[in-house]
Amino acid sequence: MTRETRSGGPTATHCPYCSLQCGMVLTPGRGGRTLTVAAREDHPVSEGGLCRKGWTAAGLHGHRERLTTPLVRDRATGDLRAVDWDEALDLVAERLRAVQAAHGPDGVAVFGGGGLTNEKAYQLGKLARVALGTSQVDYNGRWCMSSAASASNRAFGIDRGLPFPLADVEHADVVVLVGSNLVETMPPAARHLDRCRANGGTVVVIDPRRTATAERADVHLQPVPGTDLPLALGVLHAVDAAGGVDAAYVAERTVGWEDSRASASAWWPERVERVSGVPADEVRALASLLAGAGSAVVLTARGAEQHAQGTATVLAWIDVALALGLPGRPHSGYGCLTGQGNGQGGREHGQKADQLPGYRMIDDPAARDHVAAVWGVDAASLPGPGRSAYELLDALGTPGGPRAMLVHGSNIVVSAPNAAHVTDRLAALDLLVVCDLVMSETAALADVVLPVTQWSEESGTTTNLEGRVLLRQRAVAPPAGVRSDLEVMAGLAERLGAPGTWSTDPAEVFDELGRASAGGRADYAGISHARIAESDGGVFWPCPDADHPGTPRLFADAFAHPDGRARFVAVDHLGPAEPVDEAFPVHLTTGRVLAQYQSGAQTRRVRELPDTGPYVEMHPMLADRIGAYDGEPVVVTTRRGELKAPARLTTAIRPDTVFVPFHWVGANRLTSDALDPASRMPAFKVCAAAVRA
Ligand SMILES: Nc1nc2c(c(=O)[nH]1)N[C@H]1C(S)=C(S)[C@@H](COP(=O)(O)OP(=O)(O)OC[C@H]3O[C@@H](n4cnc5c(=O)[nH]c(N)nc54)[C@H](O)[C@@H]3O)O[C@H]1N2
Ligand SMILES: Nc1nc2c(c(=O)[nH]1)N[C@H]1C(S)=C(S)[C@@H](COP(=O)(O)OP(=O)(O)OC[C@H]3O[C@@H](n4cnc5c(=O)[nH]c(N)nc54)[C@H](O)[C@@H]3O)O[C@H]1N2
Ligand code: SF4
Ligand SMILES: [Mo]
Repeated sequence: MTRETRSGGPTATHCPYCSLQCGMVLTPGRGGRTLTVAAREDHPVSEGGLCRKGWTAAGLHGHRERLTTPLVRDRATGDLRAVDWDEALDLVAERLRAVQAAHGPDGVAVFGGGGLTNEKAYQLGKLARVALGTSQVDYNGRWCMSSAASASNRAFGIDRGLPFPLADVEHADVVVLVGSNLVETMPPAARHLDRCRANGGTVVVIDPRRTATAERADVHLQPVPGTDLPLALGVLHAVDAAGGVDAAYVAERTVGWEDSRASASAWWPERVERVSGVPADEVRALASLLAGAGSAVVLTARGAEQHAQGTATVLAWIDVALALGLPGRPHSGYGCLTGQGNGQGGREHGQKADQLPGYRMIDDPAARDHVAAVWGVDAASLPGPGRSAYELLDALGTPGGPRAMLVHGSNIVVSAPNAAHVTDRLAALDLLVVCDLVMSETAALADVVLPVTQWSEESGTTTNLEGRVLLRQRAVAPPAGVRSDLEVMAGLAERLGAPGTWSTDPAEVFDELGRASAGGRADYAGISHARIAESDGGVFWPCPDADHPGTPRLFADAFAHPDGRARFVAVDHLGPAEPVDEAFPVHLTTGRVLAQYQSGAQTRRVRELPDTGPYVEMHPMLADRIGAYDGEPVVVTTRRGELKAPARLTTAIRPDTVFVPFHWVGANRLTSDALDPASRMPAFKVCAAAVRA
């Protein structure tokens, strides 16, 4: 079933949550009051699978906590009061103008999200550059895989999460997952790992915790958080020492090997063991497994990427893949498992501080000319690059920083690193406008809250982790009083007197996005809503024209650098941004659990999903040392703050490490604001902590 039926019958669409974008069918009942989720058996991405979050995604349909009217904070009482849309949008436009009159165009900031459809992400970047003329636009994708993006751009000249369909891993001899808990974060995708093993392949998981994913693998390496980089260099060292380097591939398809080889030469496996805690034998065993494999895939996720050296870590693993001759070979290569529903497309079409649509760069004169022509404005009027997400939030309300901000699709108060500080910065704004479905912790701080449609109530495209462009279709009418993000943006653009067109029809906006992306690295010019609806499982970019079949696999003949070759990049381990010491002797890492999504704004409100609150996962040895008991409260302290939460004892975690899920306020009051120098991604995955009973 791929066609939309407008008569209140079943509608084929995709899940609102993660980057797998499982296919689902929504069926409204009882005059639209209920909404039933079924899995799309025929969709190649999920083949009838959905995880617990997907099955319960309709839990927010008709939910009593849905926002259905614009709210404005009353200056006298400090309370939010209901107003009509015209009053809300007039007020926002008037106050944005006042801020810009006093502080210049960059006095207004825009913060987007990787959960927004391509249409919204595109329009948000355009709103910032054309209607507001501000350079200060960025999004939560910086929190998510941006280090893998910067590494892929450097190594391959292009950034598409997976340069091949995920199902390719089923035929690989070896699959290495570096910092991915796929079994809990994309459960239906775990079938590919199971099939790989059934086909005789070996699955390797690298994670400081023996996760559900590690349990389902053949090999589990358990490093100290933040040491994947020396581990990769150790594997490279041992591959080289064992004569496993594919010299012909290195000579024909790459440049820079000798420098990478030299930096790996300093990381013999015993030295790696001292830093990472992974026994030298296990490093050598992984190297010989990889060197002996006919095909192999290396995949990174947030465990490897969310570090102060995240880009260098991914580059080191790409170096391993290149030395083995994997990228571009069948059932082989390097890939990043993106995270949010539109984690891939959300970083291609211009809501990122340095980007224009089509993955064009905003400081490239030719890119500016092309996009300005599509937008009907003068290229000179477009601002230059702005601040990255954390740097933007850190500057709010400071001298020279933005005084007003529009937020679409992020719950910053829960998800940003060093969150107590960031919350202070939000409070220092003259105007905070939040568009959301529910009263998120961030919306609760806003001066104006605008209620928007959710995935089942609107159409739009997402680009999943494979670079596959998919169509979500409207299945039910939105609640009265709710508008789409596109309608909000059009309403503001009109009030701000913006030039150009501001369609509220997602199919039209997508066609404009296609023109803006034409000729860019992420070229969508040949894709349309109608084409995706008729396709067999979506269209892979690049797809430059309507007759082009799309591109499921990249790099078979050439990489995207002008000379067609991939780059080895020599990197070295600088050690953690915040080393453990006597006062803060434990590594704190953070991440996800199966039944909650991100900041939890949506899933914590779904009745069927367990809402446990934060907890502190720790080894019984550590618990013993501090006198903690399972289920009893412990206090985790870092240089930023403190969290009191129940201990959960498990032998699955390293005794020197604790893990806190970030779906509730708490974890990010502890995390540090160390940023990767290239991607500006925060180090969510390790900081120094103290734990007491
Ligand atoms: N259930 C659920 N699924 C989701 C999401 C969700 O919120 N909930 N969010 C989606 C999004 S946006 C994303 S980005 C993805 C993320 O998907 P994943 O990257 O799979 O999820 P995380 O739990 O953040 O991190 C994965 C693992 O990294 C490990 N880890 C921690 N530190 C290190 C380290 O230094 N090195 C290594 N090798 N591993 C380390 C953690 O123990 C954890 O098991 O999930 C997507 N899917
Ligand atoms: N400690 C720690 N912190 C982390 C991470 C970690 O591993 N550890 N992971 C990071 C990662 S990878 C990510 S992706 C971030 C994500 O963290 P957030 O940016 O907070 O992402 P969400 O919780 O998905 O927030 C989306 C918000 O937008 C709303 N929303 C949903 N759809 C729409 C829409 O179409 N339009 C509008 N206007 N609103 C919408 C939701 O209700 C919700 O309030 O968290 C990061 N923070
Ligand atoms: S795996 Fe991701 S896309 Fe699939 S049902 Fe679960 S949350 Fe939705
Ligand atoms: Mo993410």
